[in-house]
Amino acid sequence: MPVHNAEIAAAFDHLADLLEIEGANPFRIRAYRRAARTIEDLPRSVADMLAQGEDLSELPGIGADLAGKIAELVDTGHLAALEEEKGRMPPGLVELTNVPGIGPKRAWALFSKLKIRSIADLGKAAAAGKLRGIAGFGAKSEARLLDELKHRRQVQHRFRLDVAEDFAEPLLAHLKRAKGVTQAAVAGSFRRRKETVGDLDILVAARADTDVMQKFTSYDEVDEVVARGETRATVVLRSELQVDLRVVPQESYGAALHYFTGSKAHNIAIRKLGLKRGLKINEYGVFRGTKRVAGSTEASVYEQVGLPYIAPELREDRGEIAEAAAGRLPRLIELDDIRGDLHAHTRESDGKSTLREMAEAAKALGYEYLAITDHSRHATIARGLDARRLARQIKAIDKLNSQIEGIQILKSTEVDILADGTLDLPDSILAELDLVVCAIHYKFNLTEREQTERVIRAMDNRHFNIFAHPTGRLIEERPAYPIDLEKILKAAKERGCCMEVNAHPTRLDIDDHYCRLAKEMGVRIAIGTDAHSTDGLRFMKYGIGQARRGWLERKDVLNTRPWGELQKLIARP
Ligand code: DGT
Ligand code: CA
Ligand code: CA
Repeated sequence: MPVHNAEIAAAFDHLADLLEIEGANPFRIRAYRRAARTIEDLPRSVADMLAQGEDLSELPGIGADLAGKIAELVDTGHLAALEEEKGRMPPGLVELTNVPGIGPKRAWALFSKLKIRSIADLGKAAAAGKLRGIAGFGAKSEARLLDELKHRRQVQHRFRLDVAEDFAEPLLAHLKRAKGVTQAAVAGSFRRRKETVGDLDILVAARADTDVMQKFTSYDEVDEVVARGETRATVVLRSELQVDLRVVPQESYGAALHYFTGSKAHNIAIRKLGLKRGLKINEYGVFRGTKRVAGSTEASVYEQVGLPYIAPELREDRGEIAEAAAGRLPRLIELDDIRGDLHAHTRESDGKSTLREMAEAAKALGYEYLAITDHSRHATIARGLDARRLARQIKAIDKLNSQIEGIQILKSTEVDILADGTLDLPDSILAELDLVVCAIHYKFNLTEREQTERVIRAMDNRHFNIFAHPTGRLIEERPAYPIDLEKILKAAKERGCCMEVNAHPTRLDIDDHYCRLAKEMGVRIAIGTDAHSTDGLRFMKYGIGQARRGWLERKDVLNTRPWGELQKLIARP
């Protein structure tokens, strides 16, 4: 049974939660959390790494002890240390700490003094006025808590796209091996390449004698079968990811794929167009009266309403139907259009691979160029380069370029934008580089106006080419810092600066909405993976997904161009 990175991270987080409630050593707790983040952000499965005999203790924040625990999880599917902690505590305690105002210490006090072991217990105790005098609760905080519990909607957890993909791919492969299956795909927000998905929607076309339903509900990662019928079922995986399955006959596959890909708003708009033409459109096909007129392919559905095929990433009812009707759909960028990566780190700062390894990996991907963008001096924890070290790296790149065929390494940096809007490296060294990528890595707490002005001041520096991960958000982890991106885009346009779509699946920054705005405003986009190892270069596809959701075409993106052309495009006026 394969153990996924996200499950290992969840086990460590869970263990950290329990230790925190118990009041254990904070260093130990932090070590588990740090390991969870490291594992979660790895571009490869640790199970594969172990199978290939790699030493996990070389990963940042993973020592021999944690490496052993990871191996234990991969080998047995269990973590003894976690089971032991769980045995000591009721499962509801972790849930309690998710209530605003209840930290680990309070949760522990509520449990040990009042035997509160769930949110339901907590509600009852608060209503009965029993919390007063416990762990700093007074009448006021008790009332606030009651209010909180009343308004508490079950906030639904969403899965990052790459994490969902990690679960979806083996499951889809498993279903394709079932008897009588002719086609299968993951539909829903996953197919529309949204940055996060609420659940997976899998669609299968199969003959009547198929055993795919059986194969689905007995999949070894299934924790609970929520519903099971002849043609549909819902399960929850061990990872807590919910999966819906629909099985349809081959002749309905296109209509069903269209229906389950969504978005709901797009579907409704298409159905309305159908109604105007006297057509009924549902997941079984397109019908005129009782006669099926289309439905085996998605294109046939669109054809019936007089439209060309619309790519899933556009199906958000954001004007794509009108554009399709007018024959003005964008010709969306594709992964194959990419000629190089414009954001990558080496061991010189906080990457894992050497300059040569990164170059070879980019070449193996068929790239023509790769920009090395190690951090600058101010990023001390990332071992950022000062002017002297960067000068040395420039020499090393020149040397490598003269030795290696078929790929050009571009001299660059990911230079910090300092608090006052100056860049962290002197102009004299920036002038030596092929391009300059700039980013904010600290002082997120400025006001929107201050942050925006800081960046615009940085853009006034004529060496500023690309603004990397412009909002600083980390998906499902950290919101964007306040910044006026419209103003930034306008300033970028005036100065000839470009914006990055950071392709790392934890970032996807700028997002689809701002991609579209950038395009409308005539600001060019660079898609960069922010790779911290050779494997990290593979994140490009997530950036492409986001760019496609933002209606970007090949011509809108810098790194679809040969270097000679790109160089002219980024030259400041
Ligand atoms: P998610 O899971 O929250 O990330 O988003 P989706 O888009 O995957 O939504 P989901 O899983 O609820 O439903 C999958 C697709 O099924 C959705 O994109 C469109 C279709 N669908 C669901 N409910 C309805 C509905 O009431 N009407 C129509 N026309 N389509 C629906
Ligand atoms: Ca879904
Ligand atoms: Ca669903």
